[in-house]
Amino acid sequence: MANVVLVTGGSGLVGKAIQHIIETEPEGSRFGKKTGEKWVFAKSSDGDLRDPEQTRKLYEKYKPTHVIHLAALVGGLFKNMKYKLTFLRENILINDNVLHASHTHKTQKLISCLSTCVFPDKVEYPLDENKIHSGPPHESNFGYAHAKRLVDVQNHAYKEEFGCNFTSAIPTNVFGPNDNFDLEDSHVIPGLIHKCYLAKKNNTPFIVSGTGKPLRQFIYSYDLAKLFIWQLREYDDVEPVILSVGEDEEVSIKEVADAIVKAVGFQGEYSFDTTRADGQFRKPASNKKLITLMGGFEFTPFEQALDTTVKWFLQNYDNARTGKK
Ligand code: NAP
Ligand code: GFB
Repeated sequence: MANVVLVTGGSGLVGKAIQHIIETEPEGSRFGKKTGEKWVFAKSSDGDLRDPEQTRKLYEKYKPTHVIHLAALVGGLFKNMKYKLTFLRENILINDNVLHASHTHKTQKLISCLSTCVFPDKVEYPLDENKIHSGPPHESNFGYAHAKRLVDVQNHAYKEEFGCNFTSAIPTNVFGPNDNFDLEDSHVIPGLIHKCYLAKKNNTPFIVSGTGKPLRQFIYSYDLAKLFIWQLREYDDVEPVILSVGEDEEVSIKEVADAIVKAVGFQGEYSFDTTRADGQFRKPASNKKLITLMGGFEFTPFEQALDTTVKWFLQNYDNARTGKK
């Protein structure tokens, strides 16, 4: 029987990127589809994963042999700060239902998606896979962070009690086509692309939130997609893997804003609203484990990936997730 790979959250930024790679890489290649393999990219209307019954029905319908579990309530700093309990509860419900259904339906392999914000805020840098539980996460997103950390605990419990082949991936901040460009709820790159586009269009000031000093690592969604496919094919261990560019690729929010101003071609006034939160100052993650296991990986240069993302946004503005126009 051919493998059936179910991607929960298949209609989002990362899900669409995996779909793009699976549909464009040569069949049988390292990041391509295997002959006879069926891929299912599920969205919330295919089954609300907060509901155990709808989750069970989704598994009954597709009988996945493998699952890449991306579905989650996701948002940027400002949305996380506003809805800590909602992020905690909804993500705990979604994750518990997916892990339980993967167990009861004897799924051969499950990869869940965490985030580098799960790591402790106060810990020796760089962050690596052994430091997940060694202190509280940053207060700005502790709801989401604890829900994601719990998945690592659940994976170990399912493995010890039932021998399940459950593991997880820990991406850094992601960006690319099909992102959420909502002005308030989105992450920094899509949020600033949208704000800069409107400032250029309306000849108004471009305002970046915070001081511009925080540092972040950003991975292009299409690169991350290849790394998920690698983990699906070649990694069978319960311990998580950080999926990220190198820690030397950290950039400041000001550098990101400068690159967006250049990519959008904005020439107007550009300033920082320091009354708004900076959130966590930095969360530098080591990708040493990944690169050692993969034998190397060529990441897309940041400015090239940003250009592609801006072009996608300008060409798809009317259908993109922009929240309030
Ligand atoms: P996204 O673009 O917001 O997509 C979220 C996906 O989850 C959508 O397909 C959505 O379906 C689905 N979903 C949400 N609630 C659901 C529910 N109750 N039942 C079923 N499906 C539901 O998110 P993303 O940025 O691709 O994130 C994918 C994964 O990466 C998440 O686990 C996130 O925590 C993790 N992550 C993201 C980042 C980042 O910077 N974006 C960084 C690190 C980790 P609909 O389209 O139908 O709403
Ligand atoms: O991407 P972002 O929302 O997430 O914000 P975090 C990154 C930084 O960009 C913060 C600044 O220092 C913001 O102050 N920033 C400047 C902006 N302008 C903007 C803007 O217009 N929109 C946004 N959103 N930020 C999130 C976590 O933290 O990282 C999530 O809260 C998740 O749970 C995600 O883990 C990957 O990197 O600060």
